[in-house]
Amino acid sequence: MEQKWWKRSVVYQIYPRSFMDSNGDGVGDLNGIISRLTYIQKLGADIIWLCPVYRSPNDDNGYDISDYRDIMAEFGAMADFDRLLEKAHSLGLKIMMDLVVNHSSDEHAWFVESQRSRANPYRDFYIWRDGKKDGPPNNWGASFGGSAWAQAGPTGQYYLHLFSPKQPDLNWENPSLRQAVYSLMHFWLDKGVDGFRMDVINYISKVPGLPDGKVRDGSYGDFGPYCLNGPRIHEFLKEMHREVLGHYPIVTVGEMPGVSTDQARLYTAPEEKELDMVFQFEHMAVDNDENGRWTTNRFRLDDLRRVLSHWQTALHGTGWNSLYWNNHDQPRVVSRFGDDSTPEKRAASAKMLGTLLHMMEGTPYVYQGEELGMTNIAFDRIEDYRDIETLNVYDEYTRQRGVAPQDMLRRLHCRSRDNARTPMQWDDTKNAGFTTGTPWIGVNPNYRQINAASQIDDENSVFSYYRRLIRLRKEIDVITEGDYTLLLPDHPWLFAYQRTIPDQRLTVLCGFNGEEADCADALPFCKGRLLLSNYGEANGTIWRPYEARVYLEEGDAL
Ligand code: ISL
Ligand code: CA
Repeated sequence: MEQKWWKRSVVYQIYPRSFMDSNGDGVGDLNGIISRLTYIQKLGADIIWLCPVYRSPNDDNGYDISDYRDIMAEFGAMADFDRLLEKAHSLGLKIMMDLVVNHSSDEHAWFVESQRSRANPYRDFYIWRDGKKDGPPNNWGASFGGSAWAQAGPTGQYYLHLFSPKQPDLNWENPSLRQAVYSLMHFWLDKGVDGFRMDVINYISKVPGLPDGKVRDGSYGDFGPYCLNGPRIHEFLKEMHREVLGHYPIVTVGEMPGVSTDQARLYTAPEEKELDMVFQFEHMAVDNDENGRWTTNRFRLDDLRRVLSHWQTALHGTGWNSLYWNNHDQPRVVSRFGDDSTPEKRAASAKMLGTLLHMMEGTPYVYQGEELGMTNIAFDRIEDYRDIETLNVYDEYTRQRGVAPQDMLRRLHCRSRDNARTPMQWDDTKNAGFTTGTPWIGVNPNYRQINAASQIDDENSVFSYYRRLIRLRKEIDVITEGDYTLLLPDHPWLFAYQRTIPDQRLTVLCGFNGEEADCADALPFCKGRLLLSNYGEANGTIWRPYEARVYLEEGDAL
């Protein structure tokens, strides 16, 4: 079987607002991205995932789109986009667009029309229902707080919004809406973009009747069972493939909260003709506790190892997964699963985490700044945060749940989405070289120590190590499709596994231990050529803080 190109690719994710500002207004933009394309090329990634750049009122930083065929004014114009695409292609970089079609902005012309009257031709582009007595049609709570229903227009009816009230859900039951979406997808693909990352795409089919959800805490019900992986999801994706995706040599990624490995196989098995890979979240929940995400709780290695290993074995040979530690919704991995307490531990643990992920099966993603070991931000005032989810949850927890403001700020320091959204740290000049103006969100003060300029030519830097990780995927076959065996499954701090094809065996040994220790357990596995390590030469069974080693055995002897 011919191997798909995106199985050997590495994705670099750009959050345009925070990547590079070219005109001093404090907001990253397309010309800024163009000026940094050679940096991504140097790193060796080959696909850029561009977070939304379409016209948007920015209630949720572009995940609320008011015109799918235009560019956000702050980011530039369509001519800038065309130049970005052309320049990227000339450097051998592909561009994957973010497709946000579970919902639009309430300022989209479709919604402006839709809310006018029940008879409006766009009425059924959205999900309108009569309220019950004096309240909304059902008890669902929205992801960003409050009810999932709001009223608009003169009819008295409610519309569904699983995210903010400015993000009304599109009605995929309506064939005209589906055709309108396919049409805008053609628009971008005909321009020559190389694929789509599809935002919460497993939310688009809702259970008819929209039944009340189970109430966990507080007053709202859980929409999950009625909206995630709903009854017509596979039908819709197959139709999308037939009408659009199958006609282009592209890559498609389904962002899918709450997807099981069985479902992921159905979404990504090539013979199903739906999507190329899933982007799932199970490993992003290992540090949750009984209160969910808003906690300072640390993860347990056992949980991380179990979840990652399960996805490795369950999809092998049948489906395809995205490998990531970070995105624009997640805290920084070095602060979360690594150790940012000293410069040495930060660099070592960033490299160790990179090793663990990049040697697995799947398509790896690097989120801007991860390749530098960028860390979480600790703003000490809620006013410094910008993210709608963060601001809403702070409000809810401090006002309704009785959590003290200082306590809540500590939780945000661990988990807020803004941890990923502080400006990219390019150099040690003012504002980390991101902008000559006032940045839209504060720069992490550690930019003087952590920045690209100081790392690019330093062969011991996190950046240089990520370059090596990315290059290995291009060079060593077993990394792409070797099968996966977990080693030492109960080890207290070593996460070890092997990947195997008939004539290559790769052994990956990653220490989640901040102290030096003797690790005799690893001895039987330290065999073959030491391909990569974050400490240079190995020192027998002595494991230095956050040491990672990758060994390769080759040939008929296996
Ligand atoms: O942010 C989260 C915490 O992990 C998720 O619950 C997130 O809301 C979910 O993964 C969906 O995310 C996507 O759709 C949202 C948008 O706010 C996110 O930025 C986007 O990645 C609504 O479009
Ligand atoms: Ca700008």
